[in-house]
Amino acid sequence: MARLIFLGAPGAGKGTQAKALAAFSHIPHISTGDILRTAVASQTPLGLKAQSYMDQGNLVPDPLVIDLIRDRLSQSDAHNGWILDGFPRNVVQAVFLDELLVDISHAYDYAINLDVPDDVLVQRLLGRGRQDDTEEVIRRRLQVYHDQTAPLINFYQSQDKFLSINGNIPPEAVTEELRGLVQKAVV
Ligand code: B4P
Repeated sequence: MARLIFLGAPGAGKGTQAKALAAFSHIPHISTGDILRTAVASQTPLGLKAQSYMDQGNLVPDPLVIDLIRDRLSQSDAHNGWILDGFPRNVVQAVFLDELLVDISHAYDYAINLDVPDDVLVQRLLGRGRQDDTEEVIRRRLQVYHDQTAPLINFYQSQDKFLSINGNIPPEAVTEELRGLVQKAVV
């Protein structure tokens, strides 16, 4: 069973690829962005706290997202594998995840970075048109990515299970490459 962490800038294709791999490998796709958007839409206490951060393109505070992930990974469908999409997004979250995985005696198999140039990311996100896909918010999300999330590349490189993949090719070609990796991890 695979345990994969997807890294990459907003619009790099984390959600697209995580969804495709989850369908193929029958392991849960855990997207913090999707969980937070559902919470916002349902106006839950978490959603009410998260909304203004998301609308501005900022990260939701770590304690909220960390609680969310702790709960989600403790659910029974996550015991034999998962694909994490959008978590961790900074070093505090990555250290938390490392500690959690030690506690539950599960190591991750790969941290996978999807590499896409900024100008391509902006065009993709403008084309998608989600509520937080306005040009101003996209620029802010990219800045947050470079300041807080990109340092995770060094963090995971130092752990020896890091892969960087060209995400600037058609989605099906990225999926094909990733399927090979997952098959290796599953064996
Ligand atoms: P996310 O939901 O994680 O959003 P994202 O990074 O913008 O999307 P992703 O990279 O998954 O792009 P996608 O595949 O959809 O986060 C949203 C917000 O939630 C954050 O700003 C933050 O506020 C909050 N949040 C989430 N996690 C958090 C955390 N851990 N801590 C704190 N806050 C958190 O692809 C985008 C577009 O590109 C699509 O239209 C797709 O069709 C297209 N595309 C994908 N791959 C392509 C390819 N290879 N070629 C051409 N187009 C492609």
